[in-house]
Amino acid sequence: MHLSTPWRALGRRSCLALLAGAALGFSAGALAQAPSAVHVTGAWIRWLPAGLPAGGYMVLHNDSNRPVALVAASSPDYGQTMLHHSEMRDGTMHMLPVARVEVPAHGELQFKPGGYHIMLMQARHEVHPGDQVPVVLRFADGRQMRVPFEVRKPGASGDGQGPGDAQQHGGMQGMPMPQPGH
Ligand SMILES: [Cu+2]
Repeated sequence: MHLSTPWRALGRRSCLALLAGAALGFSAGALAQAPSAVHVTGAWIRWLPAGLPAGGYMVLHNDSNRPVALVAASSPDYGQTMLHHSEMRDGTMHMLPVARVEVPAHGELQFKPGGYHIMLMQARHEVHPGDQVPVVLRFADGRQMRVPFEVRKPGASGDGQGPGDAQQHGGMQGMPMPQPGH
């Protein structure tokens, strides 16, 4: 019975290999809708009255070895959604559409008031503070990720000191814009 020990050892290894394979298969299936190793924290929407365009904010975390790029966002609750970046130029804030937002390998990228934001326009129904709005993030590799965004009033915790992106948006479009109250 001198073979018994090596055989048992091999048996255990095979078993482990099978388990590892099963685990990998499960992960691939679970992540079919999302880029691997990307997750989102602090997702919220700054609510404004009267159906004004609202800014969506979040932190994108990339735990992988490669950069990932967000190329689009959409929401069933809004007719139009764009990726925007606010920039100060000659003392004035401007909002510019961006085609892609790259998150470095093992890095994170903040969407925050006065910087990157998801511009949510043409609400399909009334949206209220306290609501959860689903936003679908689409990445350069084609994968998608559905993230719940919490709707909050301006000035709620998590609101930055940056200027209102919707206000800038109105300015960019050259439309008269009521002053959103804080
Ligand atoms: Cu904007």
